[in-house]
Amino acid sequence: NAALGRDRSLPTREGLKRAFLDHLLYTQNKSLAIASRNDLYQALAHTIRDCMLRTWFDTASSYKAKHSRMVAYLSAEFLMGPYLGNNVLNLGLMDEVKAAIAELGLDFDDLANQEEEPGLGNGGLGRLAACFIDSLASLEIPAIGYGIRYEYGIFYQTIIDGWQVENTDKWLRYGNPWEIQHAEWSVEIKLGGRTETYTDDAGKFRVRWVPEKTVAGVPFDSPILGYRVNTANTLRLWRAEATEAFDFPTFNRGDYLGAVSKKVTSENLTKVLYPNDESDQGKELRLEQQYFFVSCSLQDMLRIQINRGQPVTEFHLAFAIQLNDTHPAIGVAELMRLLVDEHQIVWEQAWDVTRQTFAYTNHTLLPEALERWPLKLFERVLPRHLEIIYEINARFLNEVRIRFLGDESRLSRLSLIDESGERYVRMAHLACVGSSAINGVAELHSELLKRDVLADFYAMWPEKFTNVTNGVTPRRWIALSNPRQTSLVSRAIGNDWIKDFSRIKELEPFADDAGFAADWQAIKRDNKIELAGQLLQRTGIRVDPDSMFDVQVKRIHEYKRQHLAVLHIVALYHRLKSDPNLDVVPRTFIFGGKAAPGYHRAKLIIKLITSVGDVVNNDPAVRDRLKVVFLPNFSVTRGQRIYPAADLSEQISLAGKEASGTGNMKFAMNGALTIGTMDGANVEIREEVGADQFFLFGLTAEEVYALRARGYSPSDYYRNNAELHAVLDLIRSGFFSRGDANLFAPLIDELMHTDPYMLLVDYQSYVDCQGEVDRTYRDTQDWTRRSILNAARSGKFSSDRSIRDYAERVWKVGPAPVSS
Ligand code: 26Q
Repeated sequence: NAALGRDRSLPTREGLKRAFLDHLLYTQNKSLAIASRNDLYQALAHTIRDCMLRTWFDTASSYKAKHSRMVAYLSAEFLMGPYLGNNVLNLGLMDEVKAAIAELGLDFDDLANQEEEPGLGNGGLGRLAACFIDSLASLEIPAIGYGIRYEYGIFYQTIIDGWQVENTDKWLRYGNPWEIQHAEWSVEIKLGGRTETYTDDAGKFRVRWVPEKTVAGVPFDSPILGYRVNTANTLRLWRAEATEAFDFPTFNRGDYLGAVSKKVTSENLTKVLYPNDESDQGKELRLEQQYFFVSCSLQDMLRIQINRGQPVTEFHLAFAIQLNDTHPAIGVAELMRLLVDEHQIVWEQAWDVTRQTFAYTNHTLLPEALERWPLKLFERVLPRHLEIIYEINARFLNEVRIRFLGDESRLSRLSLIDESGERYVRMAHLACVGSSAINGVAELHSELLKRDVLADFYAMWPEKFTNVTNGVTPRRWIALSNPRQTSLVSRAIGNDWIKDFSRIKELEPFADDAGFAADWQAIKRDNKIELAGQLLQRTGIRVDPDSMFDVQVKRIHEYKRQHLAVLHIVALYHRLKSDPNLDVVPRTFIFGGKAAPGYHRAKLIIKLITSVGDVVNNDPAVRDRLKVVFLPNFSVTRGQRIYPAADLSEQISLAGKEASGTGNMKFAMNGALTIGTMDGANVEIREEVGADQFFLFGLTAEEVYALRARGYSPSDYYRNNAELHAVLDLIRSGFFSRGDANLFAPLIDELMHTDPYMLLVDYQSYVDCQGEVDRTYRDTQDWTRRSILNAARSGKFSSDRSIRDYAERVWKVGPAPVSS
């Protein structure tokens, strides 16, 4: 019935108001007079959801009818950010909705701010999945995102006495209007137990998995609407529940409560997102989570395939599965198990199907971050998968043996099992062997992967390797979060750039247009005033919107070197103390980011930032020329306010450590200039915006390797650089810690003795470069020109471009528009 639901899909302003008041009464059962802000938000969310359901339904029907090849993006994390604003934007209803809400005497932004963002990810990797899922829908590519519906997302960060304190993220507290539960598509997941062999009716030798326990996986679907198109893809997140017969033996003994407690245990599986904490590696529940969502998703895809009347041997023609890092890499073994054990496909054919289905994206060069599971633990949780991995490994190593005669050390380097000490399953190796394509996330990263971490796999299969540079969605990161810049740009070049971001380059000529530049500058100032308000409200620190906003927001990690920025701040402070009348460019240093709860060094870096801030912000000698602010609980929501207000973007990781970075792209699009190293996507950003528009410092990755090989002695730098010497001494002395000389000793001593991330090497180059930043900033017109050029030349960094790259080179899929 084509007419069905039309009135709710494309409402008029009057229709929106009526639908809103209807939901207020019939969904929340409140009147305008007594509704809480949350009631009003819920009513609006339901109103907007209704606008999307027809498109969502049509999209699913169209994919089913056309048998479209579908991308399945498997990710343990989807850091979606708030839905309401993005959905209104993609519907093309922003002006109408704002007006309708205003006519009811309410404020749209005020209601949108009520939404608790689903923080179902740690940082870059989870947010990348969210940008990709937006681009897939906007490019009208058939796709489904599969992940985990964590009941508690990434912890909520507060700062108490300068230290990070973690609180649970109860994002589902008031319900989630953006999801629909589909109990009818629940699946059963096995865990633990043992395997046994048997002979089937045809006399064939087979293996059966006898699990210790089973849990149910229940899908919760959210529509992912593309920008101004008739496509709404699905994000399907799985929740663990007790199976129907959760514990019959206990139940039958009359122990009802005992049986129910087992139910509670099953539901622990999807209770909480793990922070990316090295000390948490090897945790049993984390492995169970990974297996759980991957098995749910593969069973779901097989159900769809069988429903369409297609043979499971043609699974790879129906689905292209992308592994977002190794977190879902167990899927390689699970698809083999499903095909061989449950669908009786012969091994060789099953293996062909599997390899043609999967592709793997690597996100890290840090060896300590490569996922591996202790063999004993793996065997306890997934006994059948270990057998399958042994079989894959035996066949693979045979192939290696034939290719590289007599090269025993290569065999042990390539093996899926690490046997150098305690035995481990190497998940990156499983992903490489089971995939037809392997990619890094920026040019430099992909090169280093081939040379270093995955060199032996590159020698085996060079044709599998490719690069796909990351990107971010210009819808959320410009159109939604920076409406002032958006309307200025659209007035200048029209609004096609939102859909086709390569067209942002049409803005380039306006860099020399004095009127445009003045508007651009005024907008940046307005955005800074707005952020200043937030900073005051959340930290009590008052900052000057006319000072330079120098921003570093990202997870706190030693390799990202937030403490290098602190050394610079302390150097400036030290200079001001020696010469109070020094002519400095006023700066506001803004930091934000979470430290993994068990990563003590990272937590100490937060304490260092806040401690330096306490002294600098309150020292009358500084006369408010320097301010240091740590904004608590950095998140997608906070980012949307921060990127548009930044003048300077800090991307200062040690070269060769940051795979790509994506915050760097959000800053550039919003007109911030970057100070950065030759790391990750910084290299490509500099190439695009031009060397004059990018403040470069520090060693290159090559130089880092060479220096490490020669032997690096940080104490030389300490001894030979008077200012650095003074800065380190000042922190070490307890000056910023009320005389406590022990507090920051672990940090400073490490810098002086081992300095694994070479802060002292890059220190002078960084401080000099910051001097260059100051000189440029003093010439406001010149700065503004460079700011406009940064935005105008950021076209490459749209996730639409990344997704087109994947679609062409990895997935071999194209758009399948849904007719309206
Ligand atoms: C692993 C095992 C146990 C528990 C947690 C984890 C875990 C979880 C999340 C390990 C790593 C992550 C996240 C990694 C991440 O965000 N990497 C970033 O990915 C971005 C997108 O490609 C890049 O831009 C960043 O450079 C990279 O650091």
